[in-house]
Amino acid sequence: MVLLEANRPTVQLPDGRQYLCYLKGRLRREVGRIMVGDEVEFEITGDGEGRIDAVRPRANHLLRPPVANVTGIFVVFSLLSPRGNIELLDRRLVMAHLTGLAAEIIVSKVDLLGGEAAEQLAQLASAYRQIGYPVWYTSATTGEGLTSLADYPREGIWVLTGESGAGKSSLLKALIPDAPVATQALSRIGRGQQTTRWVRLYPLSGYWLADSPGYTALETKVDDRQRIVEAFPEFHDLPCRFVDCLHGEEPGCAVHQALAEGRVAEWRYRHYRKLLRDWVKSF
Ligand SMILES: Nc1nc2c(ncn2[C@@H]2O[C@H](COP(=O)(O)OP(=O)(O)OP(=O)(O)O)[C@@H](O)[C@H]2O)c(=O)[nH]1
Ligand SMILES: [Mg+2]
Ligand SMILES: [Zn+2]
Repeated sequence: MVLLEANRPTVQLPDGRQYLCYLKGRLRREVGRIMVGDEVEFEITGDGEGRIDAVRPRANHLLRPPVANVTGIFVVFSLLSPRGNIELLDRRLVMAHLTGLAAEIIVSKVDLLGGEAAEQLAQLASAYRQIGYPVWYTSATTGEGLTSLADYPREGIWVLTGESGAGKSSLLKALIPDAPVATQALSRIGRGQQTTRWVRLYPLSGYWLADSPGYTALETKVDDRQRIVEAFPEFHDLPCRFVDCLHGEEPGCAVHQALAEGRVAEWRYRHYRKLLRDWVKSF
């Protein structure tokens, strides 16, 4: 059974019935903190009540927000109001790859995008689709795109991520109308202050969805530079002279050729170089 909420431990059976649980004595000491997404063994002790006896080993977990056994992340990106940061988008995609998670891009607030913004959006979407990321256009306000997004086949646990104000909680609220989610007017979101503070899983068609606060910090360290190279699908299969080419100043680098011909997006390459500098130890 999967744990839907950790503060008031709640478990849901496949038939939809939910149980508010307490933890078996010593369990907290044995497993440390229980997390949303944990697979637990539990026993029904009363009407809508149960006891969690064990937590199964986790396949993976995110710390912010604390969610275990995650299948994938949605990177929610708003082109205008607020203007999203494409470097942060790329960092999230690389993080997902390094953690072994699937990733899809949700462009939010498309009701605000016309003219020039629409053109920029088309260019962005085509670049990311070409390298294998699904890109969804949505508006929580008009409801555009929500059905196609929600009904795409997925399984497991998916987490909405993205900058503060990008529209994650609004999307969740639009997808799952009875979810008790907090959203607030952009003007009231101060620095270092987020609307979303707690995490919970909500059922969608065949998978679970969790909201998360728009943390700006997204840092990690990697031992092996090749792991960053691998996180950029557009570099795969390019015939560089050296198999372990880092696509810097090496002679015979096919990425440079592809860049010059517009087959690799200039901003993606720039973000790649920056990530190598920031995330690889002693680079
Ligand atoms: N026009 C328009 N505004 C939207 C849309 N979705 C969200 N907003 C507005 O954008 C603001 C921020 O939305 P939230 O859903 O709270 O953003 P968030 O990503 O959850 O932000 P954090 O919880 O701080 O990380 C709110 O004022 C919403 O009303 C949309 O589809 N269209
Ligand atoms: Mg939120
Ligand atoms: Zn190369």
